[in-house]
Amino acid sequence: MQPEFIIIHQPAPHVAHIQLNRPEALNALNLQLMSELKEALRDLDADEQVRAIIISGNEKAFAAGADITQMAGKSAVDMYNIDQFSTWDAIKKTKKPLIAAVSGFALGGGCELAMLCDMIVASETARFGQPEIKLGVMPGAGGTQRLTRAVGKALAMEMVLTGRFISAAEALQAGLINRVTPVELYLEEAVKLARELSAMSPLAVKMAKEAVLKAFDSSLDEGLHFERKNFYLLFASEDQKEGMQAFIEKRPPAFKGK
Ligand code: DAK
Repeated sequence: MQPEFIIIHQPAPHVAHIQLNRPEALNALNLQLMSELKEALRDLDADEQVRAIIISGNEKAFAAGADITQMAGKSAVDMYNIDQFSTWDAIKKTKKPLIAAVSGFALGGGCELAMLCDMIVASETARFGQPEIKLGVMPGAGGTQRLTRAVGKALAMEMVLTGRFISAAEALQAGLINRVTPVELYLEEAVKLARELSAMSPLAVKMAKEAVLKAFDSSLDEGLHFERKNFYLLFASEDQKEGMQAFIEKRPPAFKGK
């Protein structure tokens, strides 16, 4: 079935781009949109032609959070039964690199979705925030954890407890995002970054991503052990032979993901 709230583009070979498309509600993440996003990511992750995935909204909003109208009347038991976390957990399992291309509002669940991606490219107009406190709740999809790890306690506390939005410039300075561009260039920049990643060995990229993410939920020793296992494993790949041989022969490598 055709998705209603997302559009899938292919801006370059090996690069897929999922655009969140509920502009009338600033791309508020309702259950259907999240489910379509989950399914698209599952399919693109399995597609051998795809090596990097961009998620964007539009110029005005990446996403202004979970859909408040859909959540407002829910009880704790409703929330438990809906089990939206299984959708977010599935998205988190995407093995290929995810780049968030953010312009305008990235708030609440929108900010959390951007942070769940591996890198964030933002336009100068981007605003990041966790305003859930103003609704009488708190972040529920990783905001207290990923934001704190990215920007540190002082700024995370301020954002989560006051709901203050930060600009792209402040987000860059705080280490939340990778790059800032003028608004007309943010998508182009995200595609450039995605193309750069897709020129590498897809296998090495996936294993390296997995190892970097391991740093967030393991001790240094466990993380190093994990890194070592993936490092050894890559020596079983054709891409390792190709990458090193190409260096020796002074030519560009042709990686196959095998
Ligand atoms: N939900 C539903 N509709 C929204 C929305 C949202 N989050 N944000 C904006 N809209 C709608 C507005 O209601 C309005 O609709 P109409 O009135 O035109 O029908 C339309 O988008 C345009 O918005 P505004 O008229 O308000 O536009 P402004 O430029 O004046 O203001 C704004 C933009 C972004 C400052 C404002 O719209 C705003 O404050 N929006 C709410 C931001 C917010 O509080 N976000 C956090 C939501 S709570 C979970 C996972 C995640 C979450 C929870 C659970 N699980 C896994 C269980 C996440 C929770 C959240 O994100």
